[in-house]
Amino acid sequence: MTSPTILHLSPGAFHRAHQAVYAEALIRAGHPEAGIRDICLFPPLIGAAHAAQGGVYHVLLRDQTREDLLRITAIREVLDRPHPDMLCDPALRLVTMTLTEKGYCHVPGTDRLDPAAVAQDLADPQHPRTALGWLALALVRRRAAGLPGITLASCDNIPVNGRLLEAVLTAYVAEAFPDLLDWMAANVTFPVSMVDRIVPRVDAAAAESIAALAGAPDALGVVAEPFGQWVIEDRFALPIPPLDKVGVQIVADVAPYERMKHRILNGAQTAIAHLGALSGFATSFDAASDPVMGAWLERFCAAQARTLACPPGEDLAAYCRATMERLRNPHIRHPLTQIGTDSSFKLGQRIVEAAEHHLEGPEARLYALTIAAWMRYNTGRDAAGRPIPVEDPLAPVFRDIDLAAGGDPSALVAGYLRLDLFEGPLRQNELFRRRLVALCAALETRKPRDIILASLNH
Ligand code: CS2
Repeated sequence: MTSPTILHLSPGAFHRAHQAVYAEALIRAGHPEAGIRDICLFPPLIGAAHAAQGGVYHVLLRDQTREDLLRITAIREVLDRPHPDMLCDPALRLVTMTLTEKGYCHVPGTDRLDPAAVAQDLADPQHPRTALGWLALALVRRRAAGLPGITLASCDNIPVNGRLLEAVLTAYVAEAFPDLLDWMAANVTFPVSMVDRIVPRVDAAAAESIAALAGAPDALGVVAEPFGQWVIEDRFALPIPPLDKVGVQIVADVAPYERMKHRILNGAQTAIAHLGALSGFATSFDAASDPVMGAWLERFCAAQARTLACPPGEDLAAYCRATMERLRNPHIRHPLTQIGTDSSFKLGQRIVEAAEHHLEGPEARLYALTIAAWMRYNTGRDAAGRPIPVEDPLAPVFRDIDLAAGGDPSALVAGYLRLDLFEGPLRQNELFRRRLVALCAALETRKPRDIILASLNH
């Protein structure tokens, strides 16, 4: 079999339903070199399951009109442990990765390396534990092997992900392997990429659907929506397999695509994650299909679109319509509390930046409600008093703010507005602050549905 040219670090369900599906399409289009070698850096380790299934798994793409079971063999092998020589295969052309936000070892909201997160690796760079430590060591070995540079492409849903990876890896290498810095700057590239496909956590119902269609249980099977997008910056150290032949958009500037996705699709998801969970909805489908919440969400998406420059080849109104359809896909039961996880990382690019365009305008109420709902969600109970799991690195900070406020909405809002996340015009705007206070108070005493209706009628 042709050697894989793509190496992926930290394969999760999203990778199996996104990058691997594009690679599969390319292989089927006559490019067997588009195979992938996966390397698990952290649990879950999927090597044994992959081998036991003969290297095959399934992706079930479903929506209102389609049900396609894809048989994926593009992941040629899975290694459960990284190796210092993992980049020394001369066939490699492209390294992709899905490390999640925490995997970049940065100070949240910045491109700065968090020294505490890499302290152990810096103390012993030959035996790393973090993705950065492994990449740095593997680049040292690649250079020593006399191989050319390589492309390291982050595929995490983080703004300007390639620049973040470049910044933190460079900062790490400057400490751990200063001799590598010049070679890395001249030979390694870090394209920015925007990746999109809604891939909820695989639950028992999803596993059963796949088993029924595939005829056997599939430990690596994933259910996802048919919609998919991958936009990647044209910044490659070596020629890569022609992913553009299977719909990957290779562009000079990913920023407008990324903003469109973060604000419209992800912004809508995050808005209903908090507002919907407070209202007692379980999934984004339940919330977006509700007539009141759905109407509110359509208006919110339109407001988000007005903060954007339209990316080449896109149509923002059509993108908003497609977003609503995607969220109303009855086969994709995306738990709101899954979307609400780590919201302190997500709120900036999804909500706050756009809110700054609307502080004085007619849609300010939509934004104030979205942000107030997040503050209220962080108290860990919904409007009916049922518990909501708050999974966020700032959860202890939220608890302190809540305790210090002692039930006073004005103090609660003041506590939240001091977070770095609100650095900028929003924090300075007195009218917006007053709206937040009024909505935080209202969310304590009135039904979220009535507040949503009232915000629509203004
Ligand atoms: C979701 C995303 O959990 C979340 O934060 O908003 O995972 C979203 O489903 C993807 O970005 C879609 O591409």
